[in-house]
Amino acid sequence: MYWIFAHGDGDGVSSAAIALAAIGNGKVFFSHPSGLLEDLKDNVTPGDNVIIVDIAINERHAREIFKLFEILSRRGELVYIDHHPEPISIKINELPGVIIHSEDACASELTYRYFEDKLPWEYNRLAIYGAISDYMADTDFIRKAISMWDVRHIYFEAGVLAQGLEGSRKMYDFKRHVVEHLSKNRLPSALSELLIRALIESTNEDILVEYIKKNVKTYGNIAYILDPPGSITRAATYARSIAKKPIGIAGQTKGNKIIMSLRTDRDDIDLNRILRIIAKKLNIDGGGHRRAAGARMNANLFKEFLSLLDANIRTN
Ligand SMILES: [Mn+2]
Repeated sequence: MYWIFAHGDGDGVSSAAIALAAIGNGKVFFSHPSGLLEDLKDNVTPGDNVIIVDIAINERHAREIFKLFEILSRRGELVYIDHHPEPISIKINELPGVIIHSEDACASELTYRYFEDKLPWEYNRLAIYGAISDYMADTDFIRKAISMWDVRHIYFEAGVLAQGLEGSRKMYDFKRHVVEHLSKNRLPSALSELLIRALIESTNEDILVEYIKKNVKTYGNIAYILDPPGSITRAATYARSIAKKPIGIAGQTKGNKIIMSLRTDRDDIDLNRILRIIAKKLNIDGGGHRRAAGARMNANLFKEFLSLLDANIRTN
C-alpha cells in the first residue's frame, strides 16, 4: 500500500501526479508543514510505503518527525522530497529514509528527476507546471524540459493548473481528482472544472489590480495595501508595481493583528535579513526569503514597522 502526502498548490499537485504515475497506485492525502506529523500518525500504518512531496518540516515537530521517519522507513519504504529551507534543529539529509532535498529546484522537478526512469519523457511537463506554479522555472533542468515543448502550449496548461488550483483551496476531493487526471498524462485544460476555476481566478486578478490602483498607499520606499480583495502575496507584488516602489506590502487584518506579505524585485534588498532585525526589535514574527517574506504583528505597531523598514532600506 502506497501513500502520497502532498502540498495542495500547483507544485504539490504536480509532484503528487508524477509520483502516482510512477508507482501506479496509491492514496493521495493533502497536508502542510504544521499538519504533517498528525496526518502521518492518523493515516499511515507502519509497513505502508510513504512518499511525501513539497511539505516542509516544521521546526516544532522536527524531532518527532525524525522518530516517525525512523519507524516508517524501517518497516516500509519512505521517500521524502522537498525544497523548503530546513529546520534549525535537524539536518534534513540525516532524516531516515530516502531524502531528496534541494532549495534550488521546485518539488516537481526533484520528484520528476527521482522517478524519471519509470516514466515516459512527456511527464516532464508536470515538472514544468510545478516549476512555473512555484516561480522556479529558471533552472537548467526546467529550461531544457521547456525547450522540448511549444512554450505557448506549456505556459497555457501551467497557467490553467496553477490558477485553477488557486481557486479551489480546500477542495481536497477535487484536487485528488486533478492528481489522478494528470497522472494519466492528460491536460489540465481538459478538466473543465479546473479550466473554469482558472478563468474566474483571472477575472479576480484584474479586480485585485483595479482595487490596488485605487487604494495603494506609500511610505518612503514602500507601497502598501491593507485588506485587498484577494491573495496578499499577489497584492504585495502589484502594490509595488503600481506605486513604482522597491518594496510592496499587502496585509490582512484579523482582529487587532495584521498578517502581511512583503515582496521586492531588487537584488540588493534582503527582506529576510531586514525583517529578522526588525522582528527582534519590535518583538514580532517576520522572515522568509530575500525577495519574498512575511510578517505578523499587532496593528498598532504597523506605522513603526513601516518606518523601521524604510530606514533599513535607505541604509541597506
Ligand atoms: Mn513547492
